[in-house]
Amino acid sequence: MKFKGIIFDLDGVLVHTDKLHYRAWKKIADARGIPFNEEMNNLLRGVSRMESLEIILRNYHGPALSAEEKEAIAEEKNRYYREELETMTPEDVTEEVRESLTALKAAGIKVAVGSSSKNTRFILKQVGLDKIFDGVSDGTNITKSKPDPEVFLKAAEYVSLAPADCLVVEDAVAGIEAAKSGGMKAAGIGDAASCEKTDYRIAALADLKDIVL
Ligand code: B16
Ligand code: MG
Repeated sequence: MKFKGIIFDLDGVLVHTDKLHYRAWKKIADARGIPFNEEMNNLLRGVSRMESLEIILRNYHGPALSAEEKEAIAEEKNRYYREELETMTPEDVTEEVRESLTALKAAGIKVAVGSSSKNTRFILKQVGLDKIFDGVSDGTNITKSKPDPEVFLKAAEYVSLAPADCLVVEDAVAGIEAAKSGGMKAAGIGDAASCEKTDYRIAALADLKDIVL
């Protein structure tokens, strides 16, 4: 076995909450006349909520906002996002994802989540993935978000594995960088598949068994 554990990013890898993040940020941007489109949304992949807001505000040219006002905007965005998350069901996880996780576990691989999202546990419950993971590291247990490796180092710790024994699966360049600076190998899917630091390019999670076993 090449790896003893796999750490999965959540948004963009296990589930497609990226569209829901986009719709919530779009409401915030439109209400304030800030230009925002799906291409700009890609810059927010794997980035924390407050850092995402700062990126969006680069195109805001109104009066300066206080820290409290920014907090309030981030909370408003999260309310819109949570309304969207309420509508998620187990059908929002593909059979391919569910079967891949089950097969990897059956082969003796530890599976963990490494996500910047503070909504991770709620999302996992909504889609019925809350029982399958051996460890969950998310936005609630870190002080620095991707590209800092903290979220993945904690995930490895939670499943009692050394970073070098773990493969990280990511859709964001910030996530690939986080994995590499944490001493882990990284598999890129979607946007991250073209990142030059990616060790393995995958089209689907079903490809992982050929890499890890
Ligand atoms: P929340 P990941 C990330 O999830 C998203 O890609 C990113 O767009 C979002 O801002 C971040 O979570 C924080 O999410 O507002 O729910 O705490 O890709 O690291 O699973
Ligand atoms: Mg992601």
